[in-house]
Amino acid sequence: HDDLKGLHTALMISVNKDGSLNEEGTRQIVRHNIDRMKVDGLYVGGSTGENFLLDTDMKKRVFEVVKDEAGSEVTLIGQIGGTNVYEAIDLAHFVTDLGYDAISAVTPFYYKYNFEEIRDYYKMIAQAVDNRLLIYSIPDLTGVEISVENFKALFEIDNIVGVKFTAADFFLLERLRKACPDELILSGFDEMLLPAVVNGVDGAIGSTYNVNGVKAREIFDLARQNKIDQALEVQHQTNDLIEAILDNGLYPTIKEILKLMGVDAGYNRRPMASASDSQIAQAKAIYDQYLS
Ligand code: NGF
Repeated sequence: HDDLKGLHTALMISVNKDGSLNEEGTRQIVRHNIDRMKVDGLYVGGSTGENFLLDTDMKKRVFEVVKDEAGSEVTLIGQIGGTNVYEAIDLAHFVTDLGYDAISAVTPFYYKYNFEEIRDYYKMIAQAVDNRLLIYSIPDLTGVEISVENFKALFEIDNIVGVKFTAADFFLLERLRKACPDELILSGFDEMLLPAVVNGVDGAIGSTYNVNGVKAREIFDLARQNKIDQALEVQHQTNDLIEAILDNGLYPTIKEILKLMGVDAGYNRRPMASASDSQIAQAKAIYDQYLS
């Protein structure tokens, strides 16, 4: 699964003020990530893509527009999971037919499920389509924690090839890497890219790669060459940027920075608020200080 390794942007989408998809802006975000951020792949329909705010038709249109723009230039992973497993299966077919290289499914959330229910959800999706599946684990947002033993049980399901691991739990990451040396582990927190690489992840998926993909690549490459001091220096610079972005509001700020880079990143879809005037001004200050 070498094509799934490396750095993938958790793709933003561009939204019009009325909440509809800004297709041209979304195409620009795709092009920007491929041509200027030079990432290996795009993770489409994730948290950064405001996926859980979209109806099914809009999700499908995002998947279509991204594939149409990206073609086969980079690896495409379609995040199809959510609270409705039947929709997830429908979307899994949809992106597989479009030619996405893999699918990913967030752990089912909102209701509290036992592990058998979670495993059934993954079995239903994995058995429905002929495509590779990455578990999307993000306990901070879903409240769903998965143990090493349970990860191992999920990896036994045919078609499941790994996990997008978005957690700050490095003990769990280290245990998982040791227990499952052959599964793909893609780390999710951009501010912890260096320690994740040191722990042996195969790649990473992140929101800030939309604007900071080049520096992330430096960290990734330096760390893999064992140049840890140099990698840490770039991680320090990167985390000054990420801290400033988080302080100003994560997704609206990334959108405003994209606009300063000439990309029509649009608004956020309600109920997520778009950047206020003061956030826009601060985004400009962040861009000037760290990215221009
Ligand atoms: O945005 C979040 C929420 N996490 C992303 C990423 O793990 C989510 C991470 O890049 C993702 O890949 C997706 O869109 O599905 C952070 O935004 C970043 O490290 C700043 O904290 O946790």
